[in-house]
Amino acid sequence: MSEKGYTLNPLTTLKAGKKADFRFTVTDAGGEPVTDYQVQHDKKMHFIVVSRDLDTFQHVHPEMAADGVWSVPLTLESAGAYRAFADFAPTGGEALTLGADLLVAGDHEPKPLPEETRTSTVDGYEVKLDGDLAAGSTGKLTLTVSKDGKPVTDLEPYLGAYGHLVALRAGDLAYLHVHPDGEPGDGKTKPGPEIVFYAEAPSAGGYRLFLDFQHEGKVRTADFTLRTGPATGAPTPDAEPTGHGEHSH
Ligand SMILES: [Cu+2]
Repeated sequence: MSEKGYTLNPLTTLKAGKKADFRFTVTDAGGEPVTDYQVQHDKKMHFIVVSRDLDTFQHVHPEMAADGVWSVPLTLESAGAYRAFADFAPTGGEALTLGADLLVAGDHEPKPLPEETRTSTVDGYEVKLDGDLAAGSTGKLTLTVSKDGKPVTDLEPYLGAYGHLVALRAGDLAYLHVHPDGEPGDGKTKPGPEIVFYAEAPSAGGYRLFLDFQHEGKVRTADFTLRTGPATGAPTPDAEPTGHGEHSH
């Protein structure tokens, strides 16, 4: 909720299933709302809301009023606990992600973490995840998008990239920073079907991954579950791929 003197302050309590303007501020060490932000991926504020059981995910872009109050229309469909993440960089400072719990009153049945899932289907698109998250080292993740069995080769740039990946650790919702490999217009990054990311897992465990991608004018989200093995602290003896990334069709 607080880091480097900056604090995320939710100002709105939401009711289950009711759309409302969710408002919040980021305050500085002096308690004043921050009003100057750097643009990252086309936006000054990236706001992510997940249910505590990592079943639901929303990535939205609030608008800021002159007094530093951010607001965004938000609906949390069911009662329960949620975590909000504000991903931003204050002008003159480094990028930060602050998190806060949002509680929605009512009965709630938490879902268990899904089994490892490497294929996600959304709106007729199939997205396949190859590669692994590794504890303590950077792993390459390749997401391949297809529609009706055909590779999608005309993904559209969304916020300066062909895909945005958010990874969260089950158990405490640690937020992983994931960096795309290349960007639209750099002369080498193709608009699909593959989107490549590099990510490091802070520990062994279960992770949920959410990929936002845009095609035919609409942004969709594909979701995955990965489990990482324990950190070995040493390279594995055989340098050959162990088959983690291979899948039969
Ligand atoms: Cu964003």
